[in-house]
Amino acid sequence: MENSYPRFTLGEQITNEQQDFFNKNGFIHFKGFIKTQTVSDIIRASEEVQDQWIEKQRIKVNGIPVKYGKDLDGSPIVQRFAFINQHHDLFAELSQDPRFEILLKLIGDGARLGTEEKDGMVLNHYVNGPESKFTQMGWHTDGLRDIFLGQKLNPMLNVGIHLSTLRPENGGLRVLPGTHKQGIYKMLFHKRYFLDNNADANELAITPEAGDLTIHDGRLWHRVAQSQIIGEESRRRVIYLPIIAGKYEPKNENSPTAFYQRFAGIVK
Ligand SMILES: O=C(O)CCC(=O)C(=O)O
Ligand SMILES: [Fe+2]
Repeated sequence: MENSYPRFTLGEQITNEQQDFFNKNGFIHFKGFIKTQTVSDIIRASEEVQDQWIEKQRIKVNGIPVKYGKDLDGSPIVQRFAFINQHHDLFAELSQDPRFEILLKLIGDGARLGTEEKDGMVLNHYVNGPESKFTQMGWHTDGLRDIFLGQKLNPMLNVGIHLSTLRPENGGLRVLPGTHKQGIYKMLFHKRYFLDNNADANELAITPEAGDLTIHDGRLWHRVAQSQIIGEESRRRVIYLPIIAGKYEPKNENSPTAFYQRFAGIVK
C-alpha cells in the first residue's frame, strides 16, 4: 500500500498546482484547516447532539437514518450523524467558514455547499471494540446515489474535515487515485458497491492529522479500512460536507428515505 502523496496549504485561492493535482488524482489534502482547540470543541458539540438524539430516540434526520452503535464500554453512541449542521450552532458556524468559498472553485462555476441537501454535514464516528459494528465501509463512489435516484450525475465533491490523527494501521480513508476519470461503466462496475472490503494494490491511505481537510471527487472509488488497532486508539471521527452543482434540492423532516440509503447501510 502506497502512502506518500503531497499535502498542500490552503491560501487565498486554489493554486494551479493544487488544481492540477486535484484534476489528475481526484483528491487533495490540505494541512491544518482547523486548530486543535476547535477539533476538541467540535467533538464536544457532537457529544451534545448525540445525547439529545439518544434521549429523543431520533431515528431519522430529514429522511436519513441515524446510525447507532456501541462504544467500547457498551454505552450507546451515534456513529453517523446526518445534517449535524442543523442541530448545533458550532456545526452551523463551521459550515459558514468563508474558506469554503475558495474550495468551491475546484469544481467550477455555480457550485454551492450542500448544507441543506443530500445528507448535509455528516459526522462519522468509528471505533473498533468487542461490540463494534461500524468499523469499515466497502468500496464505493459517493456519486452513485444520484444514479440510484434516477438523476443526472451532477458534479459533486466531498469535503472531509478530519478530527483524528491517523497512521495507516488506524485504518481510515483509502482512495484509488485517478478513478474519477474512468467513465460511467467503471463507476458502476469497477468493484461491488459496499460489499468489497479488500485492499487494492493501487490504493492510497489518506493519513491526516486532526484538523486537516481533504476533498475527493464524487466519482472517485474509495473505502474506509478497518483499524488494525483495537480500543481507544482506533477511535476515528471525520466530518463530510458536499460541494454540489445542479438543481437545488433541499431536504426537510418530510423527505422520504431512498432505496440507496438502505443499500448504503451495508457496513460492518
Ligand atoms: O469515513 C470516511 O472517511 C469516508 C466515509 C465515506 O466514504 C462515506 O460516508 O461515503
Ligand atoms: Fe464515501
